[in-house]
Amino acid sequence: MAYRSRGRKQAKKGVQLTIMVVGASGTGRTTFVNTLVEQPLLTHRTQTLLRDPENPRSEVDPVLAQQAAADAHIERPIAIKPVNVELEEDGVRVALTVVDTPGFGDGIDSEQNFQEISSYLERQYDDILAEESRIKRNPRFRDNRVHALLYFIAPTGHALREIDIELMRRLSPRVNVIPVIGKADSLTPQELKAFKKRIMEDIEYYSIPVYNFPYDPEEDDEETIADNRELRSLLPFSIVGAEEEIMINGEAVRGRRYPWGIVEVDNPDHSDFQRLRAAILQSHLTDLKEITHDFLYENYRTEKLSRSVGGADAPDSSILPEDMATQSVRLKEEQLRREEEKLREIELKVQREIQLKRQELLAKEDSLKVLEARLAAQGSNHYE
Ligand SMILES: Nc1nc2c(ncn2[C@@H]2O[C@H](COP(=O)(O)OP(=O)(O)O)[C@@H](O)[C@H]2O)c(=O)[nH]1
Ligand SMILES: [Mg+2]
Repeated sequence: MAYRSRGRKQAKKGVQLTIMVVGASGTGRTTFVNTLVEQPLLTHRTQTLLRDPENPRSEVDPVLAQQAAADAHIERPIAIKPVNVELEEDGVRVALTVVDTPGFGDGIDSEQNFQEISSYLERQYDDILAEESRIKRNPRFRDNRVHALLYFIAPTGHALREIDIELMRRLSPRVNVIPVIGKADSLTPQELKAFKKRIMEDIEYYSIPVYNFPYDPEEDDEETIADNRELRSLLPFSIVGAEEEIMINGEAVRGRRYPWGIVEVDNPDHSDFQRLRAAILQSHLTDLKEITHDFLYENYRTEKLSRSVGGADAPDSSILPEDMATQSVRLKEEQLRREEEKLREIELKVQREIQLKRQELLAKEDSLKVLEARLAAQGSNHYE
């Protein structure tokens, strides 16, 4: 695969990747992360509330449980905090950072959530921007930019909610948004298929530029094109997470047990978990990072700079969902066009001023002529 061309160099040094998980409470974000990294990296909210925080595997503490019940109505403070974990993927060391975000409720205070998340994303860009403009680089500087945001859609089976559309729409210009359906086993395969279709129609209708495994039919090789096309066809990925293993015929598999059978996490017929995992952590890791740096960050930087130079007329931050690779070219063209426009405006203004001055001169000339004529008339009167 084209994306693995840098494999050898990566193997020696290792690579870093940051992902963020966003979605409504209870859509399975925490479970997904722990399934992804194959260890209990994040604790569930109920775990931290009901158990000794130092020992998440301890028994539920009745005093803490009572306290949690009494506090349930209190709005919990929003805390976005990154957690690091080391993985090895295909012989490559991956230093993965996971940024969990507080789940939002029923859209009561979603604006605060948007703000919180988008300012987190922008803050990471600002840090790089500041670092890039230093004369002497800080050797301990950490690049915390988020390379992919997994947006968890609740398995309602209906359509996207307004809050889903709004959030993906607003965050897409800042980060690679990958839509996923959490707890996909809540729907039947037929329901899931119809739900996926409806979601993609909405995403298209609202022109939300989600990460769609971009490829160039002219430039990319056939295998890359086929891979990307297949991954794109899976959007939004259906996710099943499970932190426990189940024995099937003496073999331990990760899955969820139901009266009618077992849903296996790693079975591609049951969920898209494995394919999403391989895409993020292996095949598309480099692509996600490149788009973040070359396009999303570059876009932010240009906006920020033109905002500080040009004042009010900052460029629109919404992006059309076309091929990402052509976007930075478009951006430069747009910038050139704007500069040309400014020059043209100055030219017109100067021309207008010249015109005005000329008219003033002509008017003065006219009045001089009148004066002359009058003087001449007076003179002739005088000497007549
Ligand atoms: N059916 C099903 N339930 C899940 C899945 N993932 C998590 N859950 C359950 O859904 C509840 C909320 O999960 P959690 O990961 O804490 O959600 P979060 O609030 O988004 O972090 C828990 O009871 C999980 O056991 C899944 O893939 N399928
Ligand atoms: Mg959680």
